[in-house]
Amino acid sequence: MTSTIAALPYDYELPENLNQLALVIIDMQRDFMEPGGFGAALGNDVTRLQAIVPTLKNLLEVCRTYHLPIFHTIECHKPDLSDCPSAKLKRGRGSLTIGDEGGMGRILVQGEPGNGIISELQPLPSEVLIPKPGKGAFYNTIFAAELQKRGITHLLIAGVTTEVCVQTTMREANDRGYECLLIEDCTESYFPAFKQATLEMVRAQGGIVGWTAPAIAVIEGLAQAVRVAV
Ligand code: C5J
Repeated sequence: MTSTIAALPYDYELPENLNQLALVIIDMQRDFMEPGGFGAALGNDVTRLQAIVPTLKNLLEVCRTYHLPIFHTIECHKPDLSDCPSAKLKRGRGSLTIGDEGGMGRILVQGEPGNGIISELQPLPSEVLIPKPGKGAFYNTIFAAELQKRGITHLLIAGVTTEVCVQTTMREANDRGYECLLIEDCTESYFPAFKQATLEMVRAQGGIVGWTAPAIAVIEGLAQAVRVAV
């Protein structure tokens, strides 16, 4: 029997083998979540993003209980910025730009304090960390190989920011054949209207990019799938 998650635009079918389903948490790093990082340097109210942390932490713990594969991405660059596309360096310029010294070390540079994942969502050693130089998790990373190695076909996607790195990753994954569900209350944007537009556009036209559902529906669907499996 197939288990489903109550989602939009219609129910999301879970794979029979839950090992084929991964949770992907995008860029829950201090650079975007706390004052002194890249998000704040661009003039954004970073406190808006804090609202999703308890819900995402709970979902992460549920996924750990079911031993789902878990991936965490961080947007970052080498200290010499040699992996930073020139257009990215030129644009996205606020009071500080990529590589500048900010309140949490150098902006978006791997290994700096601001580049670390927030304390509530620290990855376990068994989980996969994907450093990524672009907005999407597939560009110039080990993500595709790590998914293929594990036979993953379905992705539950969470993190920040909804219309930038989250949406780019979901579109990249959709083009590669993954069945993607964006978790509505586990993603956030500095711009409420952009989040809403993203949710609507990914599930429009019969789920042209994928599905959306709240965390509670994901948790209920997973519980049903686990009951069916025993
Ligand atoms: C941005 C991201 N917004 N993680 N990065 O520049 O969405």
